[in-house]
Amino acid sequence: MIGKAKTSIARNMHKLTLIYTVLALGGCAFFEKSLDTNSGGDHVRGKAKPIEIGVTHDDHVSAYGGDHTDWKSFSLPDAALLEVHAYWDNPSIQAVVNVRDQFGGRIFELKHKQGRREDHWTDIRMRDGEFYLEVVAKRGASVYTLELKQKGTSSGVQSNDIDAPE
Ligand SMILES: [Ca+2]
Repeated sequence: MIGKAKTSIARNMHKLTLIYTVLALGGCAFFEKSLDTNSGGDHVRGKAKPIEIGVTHDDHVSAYGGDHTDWKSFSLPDAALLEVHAYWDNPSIQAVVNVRDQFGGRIFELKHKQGRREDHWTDIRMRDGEFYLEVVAKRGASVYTLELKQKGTSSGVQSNDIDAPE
């Protein structure tokens, strides 16, 4: 009798563990989808990952996989013409890259041309300061590479135009 009772308790415990495991896994999947926690930790502006001008930066976005938005930060010491280059492993993704100011206000909306592996947005007129790039997947998913380039600085332009005495 006692032996049977023990076995039955053990069996029930096993069932309970299984149920909790399923609930826990299901719960995680739900929260990951709803809260962007697959983003790699940069799904909000306060956690933006810094990008250096001229250095490529790889990441991933997915419209439905809990990785809807990535935030990147960069700074420009001088006013400049900015270039944003994006390379997509999945060219059919629907995505935009928003250039935002230090308060999160949108300055430019750079739309990915669907079907193209590369987007090159050039001659983006920027003042100096701290800025953000917000990469948003609207449909689909892709690994991507971002590269920022800066064409000239206000001081660089001046030294070309003005012959400095000395
Ligand atoms: Ca990501």
